[in-house]
Amino acid sequence: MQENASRSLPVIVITGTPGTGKTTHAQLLVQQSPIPLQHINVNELVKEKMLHDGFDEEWQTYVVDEDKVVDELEPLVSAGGGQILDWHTCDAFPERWIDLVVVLQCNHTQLWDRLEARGYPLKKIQENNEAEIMNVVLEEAREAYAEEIVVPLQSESTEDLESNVSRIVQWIEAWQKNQVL
Ligand code: DAT
Repeated sequence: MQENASRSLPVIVITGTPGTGKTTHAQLLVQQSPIPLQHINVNELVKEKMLHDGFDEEWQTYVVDEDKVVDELEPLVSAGGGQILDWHTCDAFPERWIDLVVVLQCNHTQLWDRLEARGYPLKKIQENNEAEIMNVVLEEAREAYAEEIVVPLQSESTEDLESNVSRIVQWIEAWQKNQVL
C-alpha cells in the first residue's frame, strides 16, 4: 500500500495514446466529480510554461523536458492533490504522487480516423497507431506503478466515455471513504 496520507484529494492520471480520449474524459470528470478536481492538460502546460527544448518540425511536437514538467507540478500536487493529469505518457510522474492511473484504449482504425481528423502528419499517425496496437502506454504504466492502481478502459463510444467517468467517480467516492476511516 502506498503512503499518500498527506493528500486531502486524490491525484488521477488519465493517459493513453494521443486521440484515445484523455481530454474528453478529463473534462467530463471535472463536471461529474463529487470533489473539486483541476484538469491539467500537460501538453498545454508544456507550451504555456515553455517546459521544452524547442519544437521538432519533423514530428510536429515539442521536445518535452520531463524534469521541468515534474518541477512545475510538484508544488500543486504537494499542496494537497486534486489534479487530473492528462498526458500521453505517465512514467515521468513520481509514484508517490499518484492514486489512480486510467489508461484509455481505442481500436486502431478508429484512432487513425481521430488523428487524421486532427490533421496529424501521416508519420505521426502511423507512430501513434503502432504504439496503440503494441499497448505501449499500458505497459509503461504497469512498469511505473503498482498493478492495482493501473486501470485500462476502452474509449470508443459515448457509452464508453460515460461509463468510464462513472467508474472513476465511484472510485473517487471509495477513496474519500477510505480517507475518513
Ligand atoms: P486525447 O486527449 O487523448 O488526445 P481527445 O479527448 O482530444 O483525445 O479525443 C480525440 C477525439 O476523439 C475527439 O474528437 C473526441 C473523440 N473521442 C474521444 N473519446 C471518445 C469516445 N469514448 N467516444 C467518442 N468519441 C471520442
